[in-house]
Amino acid sequence: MRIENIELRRVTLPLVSPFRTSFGTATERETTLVRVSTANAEGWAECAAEPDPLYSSEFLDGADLVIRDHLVPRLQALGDALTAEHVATALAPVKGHPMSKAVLETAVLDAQLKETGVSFGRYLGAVHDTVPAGVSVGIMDSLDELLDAVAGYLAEGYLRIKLKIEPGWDLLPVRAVRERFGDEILLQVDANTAYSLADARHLARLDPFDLLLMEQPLKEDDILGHAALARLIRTPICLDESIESARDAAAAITLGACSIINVKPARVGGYLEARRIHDVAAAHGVPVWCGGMLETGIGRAANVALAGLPNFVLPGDTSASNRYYAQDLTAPFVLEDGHLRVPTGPGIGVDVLPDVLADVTTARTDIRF
Ligand code: OSB
Ligand code: MG
Repeated sequence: MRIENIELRRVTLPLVSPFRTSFGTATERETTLVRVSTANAEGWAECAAEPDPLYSSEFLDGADLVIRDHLVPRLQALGDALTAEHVATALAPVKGHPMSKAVLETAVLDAQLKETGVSFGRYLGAVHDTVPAGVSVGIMDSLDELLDAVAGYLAEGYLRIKLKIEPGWDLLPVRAVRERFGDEILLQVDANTAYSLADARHLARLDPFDLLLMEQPLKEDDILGHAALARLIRTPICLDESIESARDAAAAITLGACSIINVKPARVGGYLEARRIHDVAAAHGVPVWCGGMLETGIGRAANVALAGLPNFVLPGDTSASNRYYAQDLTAPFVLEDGHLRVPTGPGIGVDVLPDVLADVTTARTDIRF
């Protein structure tokens, strides 16, 4: 495939409500969109890095620099030999920076699939037309505010609730949600690394609430700590931040550090590695689900396609557009009976709305090939 131009475009979209996690509060989503132009197609993707390096070490200004000065030149060096399947190998000499690599691989893959008329779902091996949607509910100022938010999401049809937790906001919100909405709802928690192994006895107090899983309680590099914690609590442990590759997934599973994996393509360098994690987990009988990074319709379309693979057996953080944005960058993803539809058009299968794009753009750089 011959790339003619790569555009990097910074956009900022207001969130419909603030989103608070154990590592910070977001009131807007800022991202860099990558547009890959060939003679016949345009591929789009969005960078998952956030403005500050708080979820992982990557951050948006750093990602822009790495993409421009270290990654794109390696794609340029490939010339016409470039395909999406070659991108990861070409970028491998650059250590780390999976989100920066993922956005490039995804935009190249989108352009390639549009040139050949194949959808992401078909390319990746999706076996479902629709995928069940969960919702990630941030830390709130009060239990009343939390219960109102959860009530609203359940009324909309979300099939699973994930509560963000941190020390001081864990037992009470979980108990309040169980008391108000009952034992039937699918409920899980996400700590984003906010605890240590010394908290094991405290975290075991969540056991009676029959949570589906506890996501990333300990530091990202603490695989043995998670394995130890798994022996001290009954709630299944799911890893997010710790898993950056299929090799990480195999090690974590083998060491007993997790029995479920949150797959975020951005965190692992792209959709091809995400699919390998799906496959490794399936081979071990470990279920996976699709995580999110507050994506616009561009990233959401590809995530929903991935979530259609057979071992994505738990509802994902693949919520409808209106959970995040009053106006999305694409036609909105809407909840239909608790599910989102997997796009079937070529590539990511959604179009970027030009007027909205112009409205939210704050900067633009073109790299000619
Ligand atoms: O840990 O899963 C996470 C959002 C930003 C960064 C990290 C996480 C999240 C979410 C929201 O939980 C997922 C979503 O709805 O996109
Ligand atoms: Mg998480």
